[in-house]
Amino acid sequence: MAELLQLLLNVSEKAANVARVCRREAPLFELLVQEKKGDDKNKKFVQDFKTLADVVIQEMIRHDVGAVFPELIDFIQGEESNKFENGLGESVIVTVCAKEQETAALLATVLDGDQTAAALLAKAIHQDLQFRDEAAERLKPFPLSPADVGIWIDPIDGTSQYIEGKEELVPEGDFCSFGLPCALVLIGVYLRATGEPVMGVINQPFHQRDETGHGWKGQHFWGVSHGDFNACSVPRSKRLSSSEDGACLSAVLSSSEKAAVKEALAPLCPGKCLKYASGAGYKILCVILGLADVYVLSEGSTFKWDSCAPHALLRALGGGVVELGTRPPGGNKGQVEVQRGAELTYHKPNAGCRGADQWANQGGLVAYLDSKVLSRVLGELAGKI
Ligand code: 2IP
Ligand code: CA
Ligand code: CA
Repeated sequence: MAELLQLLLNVSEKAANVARVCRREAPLFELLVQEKKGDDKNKKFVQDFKTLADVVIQEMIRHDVGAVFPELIDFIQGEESNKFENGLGESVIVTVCAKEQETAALLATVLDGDQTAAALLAKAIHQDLQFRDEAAERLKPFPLSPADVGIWIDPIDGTSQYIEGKEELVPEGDFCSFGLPCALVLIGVYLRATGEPVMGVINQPFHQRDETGHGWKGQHFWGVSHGDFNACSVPRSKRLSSSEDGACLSAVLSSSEKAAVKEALAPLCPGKCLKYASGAGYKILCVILGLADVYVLSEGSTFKWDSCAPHALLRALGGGVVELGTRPPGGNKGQVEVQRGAELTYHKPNAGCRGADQWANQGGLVAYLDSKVLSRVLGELAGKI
């Protein structure tokens, strides 16, 4: 399975390249945005966009992984539907073809005949990249069969940040509350039998400006957690913890989080210890990197593809992501919809739901690195939300 990790790292870097190419070529980028419709709509946003970049990246990952592990192909799922509508109202199924020219021809039909844009995209998709990660290469073999796992892809998490393309000036490695660094490629692997997350790759295509100041450099992270086998690319020294009783904690929240949650956390996280950032994946990454002790979300606005990859990294580091368990609308206090404190799983759709809602983390979540911190946070929230 070390081979699957290598492959996911490679394809995540190709995905990051596609994301960068799409932003670099302005006319291409403008062609890419299209409004979501119907059941796939993420209720959270009045205007949610899916981009051709998202669809193309997801299909590229599916194609590259399926080519090496055909037994996995039917178990690779993602946020996006590969049905795309072009400017003429025609519906086109976006796939990656065997040859670059064929993919370019197919993409041209989505891009209203724009051959230049289609060729640029096809080149990035068919790039023969040999991405090296020495720590991943040194990993000793671990017993996990491709036939036992499934994959969740969020081709671009933080789409609105990706589309807006804002930049916040912060020192390298610091917490970013919005902008391009919050946009991530997330590829998570889970066990089909139990739904446990076992492997994750996170690629941040827009980590920092390159030497020219015009382009971007990315960075990536990975983790594996299966049985007694745990390995993660994040160095131990990078992580802080405030597990002692009484120590202040830092929590990262969505800017749209409920006032009740902010108020409940305020005694644990005084002043600037309560912070806000865009992107569900980015907020979990903040916990992985020790930029926050916890990420608390009280709504069902994230999905399996948002949490699977970073959840695997947290598990590799001894942490996790649990259900917060919120009350159904109009329900009594204490009447929980899902079990508070249970680790999220990734293999079963939510009963009675359609479209994206089947895969929502319905009861909200808490991402943590240290179980003592988790207990303090759940204790503080008990009876208040
Ligand atoms: C979104 C994205 C948003 C997040 C939302 C996710 O995924 O990560 O930023 O909201 O929950 O579903 P917030 O930033 O308020 O946490 P996508 O960008 O893939 O639609
Ligand atoms: Ca997402
Ligand atoms: Ca997305």
